[in-house]
Amino acid sequence: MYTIFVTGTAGSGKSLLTSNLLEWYNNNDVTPISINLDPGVVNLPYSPDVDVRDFIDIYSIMENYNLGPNGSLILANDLISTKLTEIQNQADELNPDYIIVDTPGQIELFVFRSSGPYFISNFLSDNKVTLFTMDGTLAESPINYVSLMFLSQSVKLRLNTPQINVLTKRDKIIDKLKEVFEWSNSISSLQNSLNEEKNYEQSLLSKDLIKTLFKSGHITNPIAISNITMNGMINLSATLSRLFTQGEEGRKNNLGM
Ligand SMILES: Nc1nc2c(ncn2[C@@H]2O[C@H](COP(=O)(O)OP(=O)(O)O)[C@@H](O)[C@H]2O)c(=O)[nH]1
Ligand SMILES: [Mg+2]
Repeated sequence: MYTIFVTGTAGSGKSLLTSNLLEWYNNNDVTPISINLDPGVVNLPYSPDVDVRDFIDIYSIMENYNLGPNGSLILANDLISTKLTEIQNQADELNPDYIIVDTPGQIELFVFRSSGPYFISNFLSDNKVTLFTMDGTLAESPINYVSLMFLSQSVKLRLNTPQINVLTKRDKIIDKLKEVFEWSNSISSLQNSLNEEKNYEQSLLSKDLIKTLFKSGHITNPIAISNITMNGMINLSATLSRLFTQGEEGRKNNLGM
């Protein structure tokens, strides 16, 4: 059983990607299930097999604790880890090959508080991977691109799982795609684009920051996908398979099998 945690900023395409991955695996003769971990979501583009909203009700929290919508959302997110056993049991009962976990809309409430990292590290699965979805329409300037790459590394620091960067909405940035890939492939290309930015201080800071990322090999080509045309899904599923299989071989080697 492999688990894919779909993370990313609000509106970056996590839920739609969850829905597409479910369809993708269903069409490829394996059994996927979905878990919705967002207690505050109203509409989803798929029907979750396991749903945190069955255990945490945002409206009862508002009433019981006399909280407004924001406070209630924070508390609801903090409570996710307390429902780990129930969610794990429901998922295990379905005996899936793949579990795709759609995480809460507001990344800071999940990844940057204790509940999310606790849930991910204690969820039992043969292998786990995090997808970090980067909204392609936000990656259009080199400074934004650098800030997204830093956010991705920040998520990796918090979650401590293998991670794949996924650039969503490629259908909206077709003209820009080549340049974005050049930024990931060569520091000089990114530096050249940063040199052309009007704001000198931001440009300088970005150039200082990317030196660290490139030096440690942490800027890699994101996988560009469109959740609308499905372009890029083959690449994403191949990368996921590779990562899961490598993990398995690594484990076997460790166990001396
Ligand atoms: N054009 C385009 N729109 C997308 C894509 N992925 C998501 N969207 C749209 O972006 C909005 C937010 O998507 P959603 O999956 O709810 O984001 P979430 O908040 O990260 O779960 C929705 O209106 C989606 O239809 C994509 O690849 N291309
Ligand atoms: Mg969502």
